[in-house]
Amino acid sequence: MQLYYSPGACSLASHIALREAGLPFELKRTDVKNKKLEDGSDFFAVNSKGAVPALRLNDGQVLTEGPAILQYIADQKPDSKLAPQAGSIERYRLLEWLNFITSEIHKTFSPLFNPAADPAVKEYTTQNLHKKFDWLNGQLAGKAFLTGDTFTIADAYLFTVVNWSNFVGIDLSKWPELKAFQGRVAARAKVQEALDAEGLLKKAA
Ligand SMILES: N[C@@H](CCC(=O)N[C@@H](CS)C(=O)NCC(=O)O)C(=O)O
Repeated sequence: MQLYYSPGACSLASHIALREAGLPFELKRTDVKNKKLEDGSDFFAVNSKGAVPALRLNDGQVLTEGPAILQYIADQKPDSKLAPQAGSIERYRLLEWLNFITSEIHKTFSPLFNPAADPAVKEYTTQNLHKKFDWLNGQLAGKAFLTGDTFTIADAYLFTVVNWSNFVGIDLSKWPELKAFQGRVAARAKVQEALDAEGLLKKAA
């Protein structure tokens, strides 16, 4: 498999999942701004949406959309417990988390990375994220990971997007449970490997 990624982007979650699952894969660094791969070829030829992550499967197909990729990876290695069995109520709880992270956290960050965004939009966005983090902080109280004691793909995804707080001036000290969660995930050996491979170790939470 080949993972098309950009350092520190949402593709980091898929990268972490691949390492946690112990699957063989190759990293393909992608310039998402200019839509080019390192050899100068056109990234739109890989993903016509122009976004990472994209995962080229062993049969040559390309799978896109982080939550779909994450589940594909987890389902290749059920023993890794990165996702509960499909069809179980626990799996739907995981989907609940993946959907929350993708729609309420991931995309909410976008204006903070846009230099052209109006300061009022950035302020609204920051306050909105604060509210989501207030709720997340309560959800994480007394739990090691989002669904309990077991690390799942939802944790890889939440860690990845909350880590962006470090780059947009949001101080996580206000949310001690969330901050401790970030530290717990960052300390995992496979997460360290992924951060290192993306050149992010010094910038990580
Ligand atoms: N809906 C997609 C969104 C992916 C996404 O937003 N990727 C960002 C990086 S975090 C990206 O590649 N942005 C460049 C672009 O869309 O032009 C998913 O969940 O995978």
